[in-house]
Amino acid sequence: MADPAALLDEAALNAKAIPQLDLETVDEGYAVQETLLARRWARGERLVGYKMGLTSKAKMAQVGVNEVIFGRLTDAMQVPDGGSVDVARFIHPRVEPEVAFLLRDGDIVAVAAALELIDSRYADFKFTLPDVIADNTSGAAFTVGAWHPVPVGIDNLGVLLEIDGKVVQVGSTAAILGDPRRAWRDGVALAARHGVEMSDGILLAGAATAAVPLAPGAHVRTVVQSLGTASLRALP
Ligand code: 0L1
Ligand code: MG
Repeated sequence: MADPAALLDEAALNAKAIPQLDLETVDEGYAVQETLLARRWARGERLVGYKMGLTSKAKMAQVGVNEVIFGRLTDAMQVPDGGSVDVARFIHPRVEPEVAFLLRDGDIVAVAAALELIDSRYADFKFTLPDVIADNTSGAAFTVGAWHPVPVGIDNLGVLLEIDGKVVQVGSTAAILGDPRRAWRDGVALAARHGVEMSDGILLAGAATAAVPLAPGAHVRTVVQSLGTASLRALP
């Protein structure tokens, strides 16, 4: 088989889906993810943080697994809060509301509402667990709202996802493993098992609702109780 990291990288660069790779193990998935990211570091992208995936029971059931996964965030993936993103760069983008943590020296120092754009490089958004890990856990772009000191309880905050001013999803931060801080703890342990120190930068803890397709021209906003908002616009 051709180099799986090269296939995934080119699929993303050309916005052209590829068939599933059918990698066999989770370890193999993380090894391909590492090689994929190495290609991006070589092009000048910088690591700005991490993301957790499959942190809700609904998403685990969708993929038929019972474990969380992690990926990396690069500077090229970040869209300023209220900024625009060219969705023609993606294959079949979806957007989901998230909670973001700011990590310093292994501690959470701030929290924010966030949006994640996911875009599987596999045809029809269909993949196995090792394949989606290799694909940087479907990460495509993200926006983080204003940082806030961490409130006492963040385990059951209301979350809205709006498209063009209309609420399209309603959820709770409880959907993120019962408490987004659990996603952080599980993520740190998981990353350590794969030789990655998840101690500094942004951490997207996971989605609070299902992801929805993102169409050109759409204005997307999430509102997270006590944490404020994050928004972006998809270019027409
Ligand atoms: O951020 C996520 O939870 C995405 C993980 C990969 C599964 C998917 O693409 O929905
Ligand atoms: Mg996500």
